[in-house]
Amino acid sequence: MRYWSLIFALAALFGVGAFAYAPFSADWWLPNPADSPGRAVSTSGREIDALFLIILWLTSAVFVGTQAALVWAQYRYADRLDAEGKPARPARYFHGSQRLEVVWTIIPAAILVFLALYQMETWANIKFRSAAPKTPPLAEVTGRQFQWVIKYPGPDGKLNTPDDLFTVNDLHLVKDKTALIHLKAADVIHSFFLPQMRIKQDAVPGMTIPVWFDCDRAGRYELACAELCGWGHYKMRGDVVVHETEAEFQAWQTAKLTEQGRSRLEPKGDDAEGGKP
Ligand SMILES: [Cu+2]
Repeated sequence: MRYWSLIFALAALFGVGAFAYAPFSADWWLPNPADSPGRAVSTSGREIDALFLIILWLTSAVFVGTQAALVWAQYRYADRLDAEGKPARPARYFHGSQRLEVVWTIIPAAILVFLALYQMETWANIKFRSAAPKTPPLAEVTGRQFQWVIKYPGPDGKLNTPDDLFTVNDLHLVKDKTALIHLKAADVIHSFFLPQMRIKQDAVPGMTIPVWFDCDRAGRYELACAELCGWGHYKMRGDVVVHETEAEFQAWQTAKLTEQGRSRLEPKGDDAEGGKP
């Protein structure tokens, strides 16, 4: 009995400790790159983190409040004995308090309504199709068992033309430039997950879903599948490479095209294929 209560106490202490530590060390529970401590690398990421913190503070207040009320009630209504060893007061029964019920229903409802309204703009900016950037897509990303197939428009800037560039699990973009992805699924539902940019979007067979995000720090990040999609789900990990400049990105693309032997499809004039003058 005593050991069990000790274990329960430790679990409670751990919970309280984690709760007290979390807001002051966000990198402990949010995936930020090592060279960007305490700060997400994308605009939407920072907005989402701010929402996370508001919810954390709100739940903190409720957590502390209810625990304090619990301790107070235990102390106040403890089973005390009088001098003769009999209960100091008889137990009292009552059928609840309607006023109390109303109060503790209205307060959480008001908090939920506040959160729902407060997060709406962030959600709209990240998810509403009307907010999608009116730019050509960076790439079409197709989830399939078990990889991310990525199709870039290539030098002509248009998808589904002969100069498209294909990669697998390798997404490249440019710093500070909003990247628009056309997300598809070839077989089952996958989920396009960029933890450092706080982007997560299901890829659904039969649909083309726009996903957009930016990144203000060049580097290599993670792309993962966040929907259990079969035995090889764990293999759906990719790299997201954020280039410092557009020129750097173009250089990578040209090198890839050459590597894949597609450069001959670039228009070179009359003598490109036939060798005639
Ligand atoms: Cu998957």
